[in-house]
Parts: sequence; C-alpha cells; structure tokens
Amino acid sequence: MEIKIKKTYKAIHEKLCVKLWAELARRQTRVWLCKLATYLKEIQHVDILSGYKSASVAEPGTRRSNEEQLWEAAGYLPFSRAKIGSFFQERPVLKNPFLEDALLRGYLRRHLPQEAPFSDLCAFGERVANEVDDWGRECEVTPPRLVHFDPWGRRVDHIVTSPAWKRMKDLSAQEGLVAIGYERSFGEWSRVYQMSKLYIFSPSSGLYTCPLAMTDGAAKVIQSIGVSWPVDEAYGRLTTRQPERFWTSGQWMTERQGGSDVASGTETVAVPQTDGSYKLHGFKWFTSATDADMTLTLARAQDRTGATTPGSRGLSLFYGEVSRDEDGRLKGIEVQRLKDKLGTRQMPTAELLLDGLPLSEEGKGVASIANMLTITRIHNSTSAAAAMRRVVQLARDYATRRTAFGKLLKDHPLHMQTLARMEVETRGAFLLVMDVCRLLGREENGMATQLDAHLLRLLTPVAKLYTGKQAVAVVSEGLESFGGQGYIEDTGLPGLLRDAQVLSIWEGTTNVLSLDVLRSVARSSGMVLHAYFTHAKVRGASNVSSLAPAVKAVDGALSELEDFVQIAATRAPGYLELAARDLAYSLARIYMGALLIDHACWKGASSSDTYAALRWCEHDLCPVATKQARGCYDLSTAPLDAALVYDRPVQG
Ligand code: UCC
Repeated sequence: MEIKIKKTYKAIHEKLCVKLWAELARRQTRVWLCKLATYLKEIQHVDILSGYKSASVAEPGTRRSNEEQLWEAAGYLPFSRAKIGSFFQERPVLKNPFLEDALLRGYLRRHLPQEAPFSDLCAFGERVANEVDDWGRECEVTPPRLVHFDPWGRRVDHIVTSPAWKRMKDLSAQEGLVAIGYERSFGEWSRVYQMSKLYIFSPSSGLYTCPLAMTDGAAKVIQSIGVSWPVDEAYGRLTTRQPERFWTSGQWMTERQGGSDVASGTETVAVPQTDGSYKLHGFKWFTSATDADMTLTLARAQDRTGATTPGSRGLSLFYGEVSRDEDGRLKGIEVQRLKDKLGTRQMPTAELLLDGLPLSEEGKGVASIANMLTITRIHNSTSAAAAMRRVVQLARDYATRRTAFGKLLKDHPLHMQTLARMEVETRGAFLLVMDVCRLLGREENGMATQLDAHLLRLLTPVAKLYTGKQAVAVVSEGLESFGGQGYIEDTGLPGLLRDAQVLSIWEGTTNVLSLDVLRSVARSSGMVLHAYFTHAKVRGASNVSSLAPAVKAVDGALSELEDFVQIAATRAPGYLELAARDLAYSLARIYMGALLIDHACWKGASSSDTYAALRWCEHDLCPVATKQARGCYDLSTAPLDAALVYDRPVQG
C-alpha cells in the first residue's frame, strides 16, 4: 500500500515537474528554469526530462556547464545555436480593413439604400490587405528619382517611379477610385461610397491618394466650368475606369513666395500666343505628383501691353498637358529637382517651369480652383481619418499578440484605455468626414438645400483642419503602443506618422483654414453658421437615457457657441481672428459629438457606439467659449504673445 502511494506520488511529481519545465521554457524565465534544474539535479530526477526532448551530442571541443547540459536536455538552451535565441515578437497583421471596421460597416448599413457596394468594398478590402499593402511598402522603399539627362547629355527630366506606383495607377482606374464620384450610380450616396473605398485604400496606397485627390479635384473643376474643348478629352480620361486611358492631374499652385497667400504669391505670368494658347513663365515650388498627365494651375495673364493685374483679381486658371516629344523630352516643362521631404517620399514633388491653356474667365482663377480645393480638402480629411483607423487596427491586433508583465497587452486596462481613446478620436473623425461627403453627394445630385450647401462650405475646412491635427496625435500615440518597434523604419510604422504630418499642411495649414472658416461666415453673411446651428442640434436622442450626459454636453456647448458668436460680432475684427482656430475646433468638436450621438441612436447601433459618444462628449466641446471667458482673445494679448515668443519686453 505504502509503495503504491509512493509510486503514485512520484508519478504526479514527475508530471508536474515536466509541465512546469515546459511552461517556464515557453516563457523564457531563465532564472526559474535554473532553479528547477538545480532542484531536479539534487533529487536526482534529471532523467525525467530526457523523454521530454532528447539531449543533443556535444560538439567536439566544446565544454558545457552542468546547467547548460540541463537546459539542452530539455531542448531550451537559449542562444545555444543561432545566437539570437528562439523568441521573436509577433508582428501586427493587417486584416481586411473593411471587415475590421465596425463603424464603417454600420454607417453604410445605416445609410446606403443598396447592398451592392458591400461586396465591392469587402473584395477591395481583401485586395488591400493581401496585395496592395505590399505595393504601398514598395512605393515607400523605392521612392521616385529624377533623371535630368539622357546618356548623351540631352535634358530629359525623366521622373522614374517604382513599378508599384504604376500598378497603383492601374488599380485606381479599375477600382473606380475617382470614377465612382462621377458615375453617381448610388445617387446622393456616391461620394460616401467613393470615399469609403479611398478610406480603406489610403494607408496602403503608398500616397497614391494624393494624385487621386488632385485628379478628382480637376474633374470637379472641369465639370463646374463645362466639359468642352479643350478639356473634354481630359475629363473623360480623369474619370475613366480603363487603366490605359486613365490620366491623373496635378494642381500646381504653390510658388516660391509660399502656398498660403496665393493671391500675392503667384508670380507666374501667362503670355498670350497667336493661336489662343498661353505660354506660362513661372516657377512652381511644390508640385505634388509631378508625374501627372495634366495639371490645373494659376497664372497672371498679360494684357497687350504686357502688364498684369496684382492680387486675386489678376489670377486665371490654366490647363496644361504634360507631354513629351519623340525623344522623350518634357515639352514646355523643366523639372528643377525633386523635393527631399520628411514624409510622402513615395510621391514625386518637384519644382518646375511650364506652359498652358486658359480655362477660367480672366481674374476668376482662385474662385475656379476653389472647387478643386473643396475636393482635395475632403480627400485630405478622408486620408486623415483613414490613418487613424489603420493605426488603431494594427495596435489592437498587436495587443492580442504581445505579452508584457505576464499578460497580453489587451489584458492591461491602461493599455486598453489608451487604445479606446484613439478609437473615440477615430470615430469622431470618421463620422465628420462622412457627413461632409454626404453633403457633397447631395449637392452634386441636385438634392442639397440651401442649408446643406452652406454647411458643406463651412464643414469642409473645419473637417480638414481638425482631422489633420487629430491624425498626427492619434498616429503618434499608435506608434507608442508598439513600444520601440513603432520607431523602427522597416516595420512600416514610422512612415504612417511621417505621412500623417503632411495632412495639416497640404491644402491649407490649420491657421489658413481657420481663416477660411471666418471667410465663409463673412461671405455668407452668417448663413453658414445658421446652417450649422440648425443641423448640429441633437434631436432623436432626448429620450435615450444612456446618452443623456452626452446630449446635455452638446446642447450646453451649442448655446455657449451661440453666445460666443453674438459677443464676437460686436468686437473688432482682430478679436475674431485671434479666436479663429478655437472657433474652428469648437465647430468640429460639437458637430462630431452630435454625429456620434446620432449614430448611437440608430436602431442597429451597439453599446460601443453609445460609449464612444459619451466619451467624446467629455472633451471641452467649446474651447472658444472657455478661452473667451479667460480673456484669450482680448486685443491686449497680441503684443503679449509676441513678447513671450521673442522673450522681450512688451512694446508700448
Ligand atoms: O497643398 C498643396 C499640395 C497638394 C497636395 C494635394 C493632396 C491632397 C490630399 C491628399 C490626401 C492624401 S498645394 C496648395 C496649398 N495651398 C492652399 O491650399 C491654399 C491656401 N490658401 C487659401 O485657401 C486661401 O484662403 C485662398 C488662396 C483660397 C484665398 O485667396 P484670396 O485671393 O484671398 O481669396 P478671396 O479673395 O477670399 O476669394 C477669391 C474667390 C472668391 O470667390 P468670388 O470671387 O466668386 O467672390 C471666394 O469666394 O475664391 C472663393 N473662395 C472659395 N470658394 C476662396 N476660398 C474658397 C473656398 N474654400 N471655397 C469656395
């Protein structure tokens, strides 16, 4: 009897030891493995591990310690063979970005009348994850280069792009990434559908979304001016689904004096020719997607005496085709150099000199190209929301793979809180961007009311400026969630941050767009704000008790904003200028709050939709009122700000 108990006890003990050994080895807890090995040696149980993994034979001339022999007996001697150990951190996996995005799918299910786009978006998401994302990386690691001269010394200015960049062009045509917006198969929802596709594509696109934004913008300008000679052929090519016909367009506005103050910064002159065309003489300083097939650009037309009109009134819009002669030389364009940029390295940005044909009425250049600005700013906002979504998707996947302090990251509440905050920002951005797309779709399909049109004008710069800033913050936070790996180039993660940084610069900086918000208020005699207050009111949620704190916050912020507007209207213009950025932020945050609440009230909404709305509304939704109460916009603050910046006494 006693012998039997002893045998059973020994068997259990051995089994436990083997299990413990295996577990410690899996976790690489070297100290405890050593302790266990010593213990087993002491009780002369080393043999129990021999069946677990056979010991390898020592190579001639090598001497190993007893401890090493024990480790090796179990097959777990780290660094014994490859010198790099057996542990590798798992990489985050990009899964189908459409299927992974509950909010996108919910939003489309809620609004889109037909099911058709779902299968297209799902198939495209699959393609993005399994094929296109690698092309995007290829674009990043094989940036464009400029070949100035052919081997015989002739100037050719050839921009050599990667094969992946060219594949992106074909893909864009096939998938209808511009065409969908013009086919309008989904009526007022066509833009939502198109931008959903771009939203899935953008972070994997190797920045091909930039030429697509300008291509879309150019098509829009042509459509608004009239699809006729000389741009009818171009319009067909910009909006085709046939890769062999598809053209991309540039939008080359920025000159050496800068890209914000276009009215006084444009030096390019347009010299009339006898055939009705113009030769453009100027120096475009930032020409994104310089490998485009055509461009829209601004210049000052010379009159018969050779004089030009200064300021905005002197600017006209010109159309130029980018073509080459039989020897491959660029016609009428010289590429000075490619820019050496912080990010967006996948895309050629150049300095160049060019020729063109007039498109707009003389002096109507800025107003004509404004249509393009609307479209490119919406694309910019879409890319910003997409960058946030992508980093959240990767970070949450990684949290299911990476262990720290004994458990997966996903089981650390503080880590989850951080990701949840990123998710809330992403949701707010997504809903704002989609609402702007919805308004654009309504306008283009003749369904927009006057209020819709005003709201679109106001929200376009608001969405662009706010999401651009959010993207940098969220993507930066996202990189941190990968620890040191987020800082390692060939993980592909740092590129996300570099590319996000341009989103607040392109298409107007945060301050320039904040001033554009003021301009839209002034030009519409306040109608854009009337439209805003009408639309931003939270309606359906008053009887949803779980959302009550959020509804209260939005209602409160809206009345604070109304008070601010009334007070600001009585102040000198400088007051509003100082408040411009905070005003734009307030417009964004309140509207996003209203959209989140609205979405959470939808019958298909989830508890996460409610939670996101509640969390969003904990923001200071109306910072312009908060700061106004603190006297931040009093004109006396301007010299104090300057004195602080330059750290000098206030000038009397
Ligand atoms: O960013 C650049 C690189 C391209 C990369 C593209 C990537 C796209 C995203 C990709 C996603 C991955 S190049 C461009 C950077 N620069 C800008 O974006 C320009 C920033 N500056 C402005 O926005 C300014 O506010 C200007 C140039 C638009 C304003 O100039 P002015 O001369 O002061 O303008 P005015 O006098 O106020 O307005 C002239 C006309 C008026 O119309 P009319 O004459 O009919 O009364 C305005 O109502 O233009 C009209 N207008 C607008 N209309 C001005 N702004 C707008 C607007 N935003 N919407 C509608």
